Amino acid sequence: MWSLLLFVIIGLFGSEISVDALNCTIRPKGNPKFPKNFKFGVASSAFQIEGAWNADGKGLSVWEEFTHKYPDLIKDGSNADDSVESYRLFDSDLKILKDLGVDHYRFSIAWPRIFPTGSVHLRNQKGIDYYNDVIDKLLANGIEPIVTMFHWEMPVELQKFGGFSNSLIIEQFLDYAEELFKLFGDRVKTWLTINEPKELCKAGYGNGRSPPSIVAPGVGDYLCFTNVLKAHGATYRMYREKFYEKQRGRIGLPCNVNYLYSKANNTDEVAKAMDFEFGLMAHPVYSKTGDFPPTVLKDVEKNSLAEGRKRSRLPRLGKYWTSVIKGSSDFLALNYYTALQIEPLAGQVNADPLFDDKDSSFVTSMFENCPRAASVWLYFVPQGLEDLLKYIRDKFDNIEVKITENGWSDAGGRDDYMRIEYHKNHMQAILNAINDGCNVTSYGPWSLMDSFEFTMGYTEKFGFYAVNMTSPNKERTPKKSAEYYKKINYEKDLYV
Ligand code: PNW
Repeated sequence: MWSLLLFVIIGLFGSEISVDALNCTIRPKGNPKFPKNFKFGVASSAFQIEGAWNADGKGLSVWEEFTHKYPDLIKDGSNADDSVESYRLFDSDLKILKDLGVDHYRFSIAWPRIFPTGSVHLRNQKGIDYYNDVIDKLLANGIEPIVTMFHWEMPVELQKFGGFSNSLIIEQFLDYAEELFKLFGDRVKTWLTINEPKELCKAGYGNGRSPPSIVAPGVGDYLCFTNVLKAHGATYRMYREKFYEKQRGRIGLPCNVNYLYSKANNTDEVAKAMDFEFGLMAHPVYSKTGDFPPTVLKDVEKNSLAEGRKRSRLPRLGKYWTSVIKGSSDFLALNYYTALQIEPLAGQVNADPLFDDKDSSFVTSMFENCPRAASVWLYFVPQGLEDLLKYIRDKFDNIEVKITENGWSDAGGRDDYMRIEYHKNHMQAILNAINDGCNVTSYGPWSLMDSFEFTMGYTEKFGFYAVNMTSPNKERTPKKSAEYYKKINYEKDLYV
């Protein structure tokens, strides 16, 4: 408690000197100003904010099915049926977006809201009208829409066929994406395809903690990765072929990455562990050679054969798909929250049958010397972002990076000084990286307002704005962090 207080006080009155004292905050290096064309925004996702779960002809996603069937698996037994009602109250969202002064707003489209069964032959005009309205109003107010096509809302009808464990999803997704380009591509110029392949595939198809609740670590997750990458790559090629000339938009794959530090300070360990943590998503898309990282392919094959299997649990993408997927992004969309420490698994027996990182042969631990958020997995380690950006600079030819998520959870309240510290330190990390030659062009933290946090229900708050959940119009009110972030948006300078 005292260290937290001390941390906040030091942070508020002089972050320059606090760095080494606590070893968690970050030391400013170089030019304190963001480049002129650097953009600031904020992010959300459809399921988490829209509510109106069955209004106006909307179909169901696996998340509605899951929260209805298993309320006991949601921390507070809640669901997102109404949530903060952005479907009904988008004008209130627009008001706070304007108030915040952001350059862009990242939101997602709920697939079953516009195609209730997932298949594009049945469309729901009212859902389409809603997103048209959102896009038009954002643009009319000078806010650029950044649109995520899929933030985990697999239509139930498509999950019946296996969702991302069936390669049929590739053409279903391609059809869906093509309709999105036709419907909204005249105005949307920045697209994100499939949110966080690692979280989607590990939680949904590996350890089974999220829908579709498939428990198949080391098999289902790899199958999912493969289909996600193919759907993403095919979408990119289709856009380039059919839409780019007219629409001139850009496409990225949003990857969630924890930066990893070796307890033994061993750079080979970091290189290998990062291949599992990040390379599984990024190497096929952003490397010069494509396909999964060679280390990962080799280790998974070795383990698979040792288990007596006939072939690897992680097949190569092969020549055709490697060429489709390689280079299939115009920028790297990065979701960064925290860093972890690693040490070799060697000699340790992992008793947990759901342990899903057995192929990587490392165990991870948290930076427990640093402050923790309300989320058990989220520690305050901004240095990890600077180091991750440098890793990307060196590994992936200094590709342009857009930070599409970064955020801090607490239990609620307006005086959210730790959230201010978190964002301030992470923006400093980005500045340090830019001063060191990294090509970062935007920052879009999580999240505009408190919303439904999946299995954590409404117990963890990430918002710049609080929402009055008991009032009929669910008023949004700024927290201290909103006032802080607003200043940054207007001044584009960390030291105002
Ligand atoms: C993100 N982890 O996912 C999601 O994209 C958001 O929708 C979500 O609200 C946000 O995190 C906050 O939870 C993550 O365990 C899920 O490291 C899990 C992790 C990181 C990000």
